[in-house]
Amino acid sequence: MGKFWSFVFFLVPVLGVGLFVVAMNFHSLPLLNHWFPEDVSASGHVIDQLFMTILVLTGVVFVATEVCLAFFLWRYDAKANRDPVRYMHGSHTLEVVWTVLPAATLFFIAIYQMNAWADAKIRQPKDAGVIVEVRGRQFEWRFRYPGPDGKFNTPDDIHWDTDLHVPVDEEVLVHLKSEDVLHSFFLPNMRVKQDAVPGMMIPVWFRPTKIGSWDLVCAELCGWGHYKMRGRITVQSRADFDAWLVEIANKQHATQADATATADAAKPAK
Ligand SMILES: [Cu+2]
Repeated sequence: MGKFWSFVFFLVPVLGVGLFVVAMNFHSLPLLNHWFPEDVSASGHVIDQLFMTILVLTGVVFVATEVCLAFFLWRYDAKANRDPVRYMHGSHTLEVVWTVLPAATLFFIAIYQMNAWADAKIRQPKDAGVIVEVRGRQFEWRFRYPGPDGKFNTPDDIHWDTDLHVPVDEEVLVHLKSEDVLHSFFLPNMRVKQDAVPGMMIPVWFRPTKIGSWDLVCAELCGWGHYKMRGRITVQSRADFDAWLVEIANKQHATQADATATADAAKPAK
C-alpha cells in the first residue's frame, strides 16, 4: 500500500506543475484562458513580475516538499521495514536551517517588493490627468467627477454609475470610499485592487495604456447582492473622454431642470 500512496503523492507536484504550464501556454484557447487577464496598465508588468518571482520560489519549495513526502512514503513502507520505530530528540542544526532559510526567503521578498509597493500605494502621482471619486455601495459602484471647476462638492459635479470612464495614457487618481460596508475596488486588467472602507477616503492610482472596455468588480463579499456589483471601466482617448463628460453633464442638467420644472408645476397656485 505504501508504494501506491507514494505514487499518488508523487502525482501532486507533477500534476500541479503541469496545470500551471498548461494555464500559461494555452492563453489563446478561450476555455483554457486561466492565466492573467490582459495587462493594460503602465505598471501592471511590475505586479506580474512580482507574482512570477513568488510563484517560482513557492513552486520550488512545493515540488521539493512533495517529492520528499513521496520518497519517504516509498522508502519507509511499513511492509518493507519491520523494525520498530526509533525516536530521536531532534536536531539542533536542522531546526536552525529550516528556520533561517524561510526567514531569509521572506526577508528577500520583503526587500524585493518594496519599490512595487511604494509605486502602487505610497508615491501618489502629482500630475493626475483625471480625479474621480468612486463609491462602493450595496450593490453598485457610483462615480463622481469634479466638473469644470476641478473641485468636488460643488454644483457642477458630474455623477455616473457602473461604467467608469477614464482617458488613456494619463494618470487616473481615484478617491475610493464606501457608503455602507467593506467593498473591494478591483480592476484585474489594471492590476489594481483596494478595499473600500466605510469612513475612509483611500487614494488609488493607475495609468491605462490601451483604449477599450474591461471589468470592474467588487472583490469583497459585501452582502447577498455582491455578485451584482459588476461594473466596467471604459478607457477612451482624451477627446472622446471630454466629449463624454460634456454629454453626461448636459443630460444631468436637463434632468435637474426637468425636476425643478415639475416641482414648480406641482406647487399650488397662490
Ligand atoms: Cu462585493
